[in-house]
Amino acid sequence: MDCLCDLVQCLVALAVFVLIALLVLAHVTATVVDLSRHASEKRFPTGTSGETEPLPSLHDPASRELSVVVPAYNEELRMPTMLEEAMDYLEVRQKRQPLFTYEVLVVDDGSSDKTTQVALQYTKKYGADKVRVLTLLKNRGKGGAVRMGTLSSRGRLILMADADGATKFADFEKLESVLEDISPKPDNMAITCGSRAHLEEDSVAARHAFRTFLMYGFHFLVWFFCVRGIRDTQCGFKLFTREAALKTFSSLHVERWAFDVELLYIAQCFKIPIAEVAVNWTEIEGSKLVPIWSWLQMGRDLVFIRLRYITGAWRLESPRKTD
Ligand SMILES: Nc1nc2c(ncn2[C@@H]2O[C@H](COP(=O)(O)OP(=O)(O)O)[C@@H](O)[C@H]2O)c(=O)[nH]1
Ligand SMILES: [Mg+2]
Repeated sequence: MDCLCDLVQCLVALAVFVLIALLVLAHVTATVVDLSRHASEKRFPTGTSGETEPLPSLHDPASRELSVVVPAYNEELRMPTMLEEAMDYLEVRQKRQPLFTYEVLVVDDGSSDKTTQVALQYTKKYGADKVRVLTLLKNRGKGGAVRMGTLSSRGRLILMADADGATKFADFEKLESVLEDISPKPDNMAITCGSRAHLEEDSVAARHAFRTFLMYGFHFLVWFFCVRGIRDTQCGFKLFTREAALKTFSSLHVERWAFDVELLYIAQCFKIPIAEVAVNWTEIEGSKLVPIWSWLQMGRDLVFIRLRYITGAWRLESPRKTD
């Protein structure tokens, strides 16, 4: 019996030690948000001739109905299919509803291939009012790229959509109609997340047991540390009202894969309504998520998000204008 008590005491002491060590580590390694931009990152090309114009700010009033922010890192091959599908939908919708104005903002996240040049072909075809390309000089990670695009967008609604076109673009309408239902007036704060949760059973059947184990492990960490009540935090198809985007992206710290989780954590702290909407989703080859390494990075980021808010290393910020 004594022996058992000693063992329990040892385990408790070890757990407390690990928790304190993690808190200290999370606190001292906390990064600060860097919203500064190189001069060239404040402008977008108006065509292929080299002329540029300054990008607008999320702090300005909306002047388009929808902004589509496309983070793109070395996407010269996958992006054309996505952009064709998106532009077809958006153009048809605008013909049907002339008041539906839109822009697509491709954020080249420091690619080493021809992502920018490929995107600029669409600027040439549709004009710089409809397709803009923001080229980041250094790779920031998907979260950093989405944030830069969002901070420079004009839409009343802001959709983030992956460059691989994994989600059927027309499903935007489903997200849009739910968003209108859940956003209370006059705050207009709401987020709808595309969700692949309905596909989980099939994917479990098709996948290796180890990947399924990692998936459930990830879900548990998300639930335990950060976000409750949302089954798929990671789908790259999310719709924000302009107000909700300003409120959440102003506090965002994580620039890599776990940024969606921090965004939703922030939204839940601010009590912003969030809904999940099932979307049509196809696995597209060429994922940039490096197995094991990205998963480990994501797991660490997830745990650290909550710990950093607990220690006060990170705080919920009020929207502030940056250059
Ligand atoms: N891997 C990676 N993707 C990025 C980065 N920045 C932006 N992205 C974009 O994030 C989106 C999702 O990437 P993908 O490789 O399809 O990830 P997955 O769908 O989660 O497997 C794509 O549009 C990428 O181009 C980055 O630094 N690394
Ligand atoms: Mg993908």
